[in-house]
Amino acid sequence: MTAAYLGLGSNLGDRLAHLQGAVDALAATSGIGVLAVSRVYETAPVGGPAQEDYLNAVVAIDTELRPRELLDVAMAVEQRADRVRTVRWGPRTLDVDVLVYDDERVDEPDLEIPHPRMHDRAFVLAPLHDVAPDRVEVPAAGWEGVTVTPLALQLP
Ligand code: GSY
Repeated sequence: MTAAYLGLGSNLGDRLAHLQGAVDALAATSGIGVLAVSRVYETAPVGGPAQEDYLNAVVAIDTELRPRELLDVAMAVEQRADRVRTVRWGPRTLDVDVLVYDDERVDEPDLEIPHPRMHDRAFVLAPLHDVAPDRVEVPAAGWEGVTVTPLALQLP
């Protein structure tokens, strides 16, 4: 079994229901066990067009799935929430990002793990800190070996 962390975000429709639906769908997926769910944070949108505030959370899982299988599950969970991909970085019912997969690195056009922008996204770091305060490294060059804790403490 492998520990992994998934980021959830929603800023369209019933945001909390979308996050809860994602947790429930992940828990019901064969090969995934949900270990912990962070608090839910209401966050200002980062990037993209003007849009409503998000709710964000992070889910810690134990999984038998490989990273690409996990990506497939993440996309299927988004589809359950009627996710429509029209505007890049635009509003969405549900976003499910694979943030971290044990200590593995994946560098493919459609799948980068650890998530390449997680280290400077407060909406990822704050909930990640809830479920993994000590052990997760961030991926940016120069940040190797740094845990999430000091990064989260720098947040406004
Ligand atoms: O990357 C996830 C989608 N997303 C978010 C988000 O989840 N939260 C906030 N606060 N801003 C965002 N911008 C994008 S794109």
